[in-house]
Amino acid sequence: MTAPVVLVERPADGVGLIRINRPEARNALNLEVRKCIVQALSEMTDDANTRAIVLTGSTKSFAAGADIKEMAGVGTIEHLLRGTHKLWRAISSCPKPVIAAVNGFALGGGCELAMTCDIIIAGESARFGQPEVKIGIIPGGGGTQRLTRAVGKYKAMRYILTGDPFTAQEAYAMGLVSELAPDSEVEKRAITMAQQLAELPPLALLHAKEAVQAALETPLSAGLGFETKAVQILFSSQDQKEGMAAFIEKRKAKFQGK
Ligand code: CO8
Repeated sequence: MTAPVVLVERPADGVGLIRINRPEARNALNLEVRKCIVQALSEMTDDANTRAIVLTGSTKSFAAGADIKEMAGVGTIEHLLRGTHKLWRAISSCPKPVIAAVNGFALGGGCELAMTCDIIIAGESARFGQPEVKIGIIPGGGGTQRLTRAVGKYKAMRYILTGDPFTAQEAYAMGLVSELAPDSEVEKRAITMAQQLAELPPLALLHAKEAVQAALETPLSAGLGFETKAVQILFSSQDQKEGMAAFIEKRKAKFQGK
């Protein structure tokens, strides 16, 4: 029996972990892996007991990109029919906080997958890159857009046009990585941060995530308008009453997600 290409784990209360598991292909993202990630995210989205998600690979490779062997002979129409763009969208539209725990290679679609997450924690020897031009294509999972928004035009051009990889330290300095950790600590750190998120009010996190995403997609005045509405809505939540009461009464708040 072959091992599942994606493993789902529950490392802590309120935390779901999705692990890409194709070691023989450096965790290359074939269609099956992508569908399994979408499925796992969808189940975790529907599960009220999952409040934060960690997406990771192995110590050697987060993901070495789309599966080149699977797509080498494919034509335009088959690409269209496969609908991989819809899978990317499903991954990036997960409403719960998703932390990428990156060790080893995060190349091509692997770098793009990390960029669909909300927070990226990278091991000190992780290697990022968008090497697609070297195989005759360009990033197709959002890399030209998300990398540019994350690091600005000139760094994005430097790496997308040359296909050169970059280190975790360079990624951190550019603003692509949220936090660096020793390689052996990456997963643990991501789980600890996910636990921290799992104890916070889920509706506040949902609105915070949407508001930050709006910052990337709207003019400032529209984004500020979105933020104002979102904070006003939160004043109708039980968690807002509980959070503020707990502060005043000097006790720990217990958030219900209501
Ligand atoms: N796809 C398929 N197989 C892969 C991939 C991949 N992306 N990466 C590695 N593998 C396989 C290798 O073929 C090899 O298999 P085998 O043992 O059968 O020969 C095995 O994994 C181990 O690989 P290496 O021997 O090369 O391992 P190394 O540790 O020496 O090197 C690297 C690891 C640096 C990750 C190297 O394998 C590599 O450069 N991989 C390719 C990286 C790459 O170019 N990624 C971008 C792919 S394109 C993409 O992601 C964007 C697609 C957008 C599609 C849009 C559709 C609409």
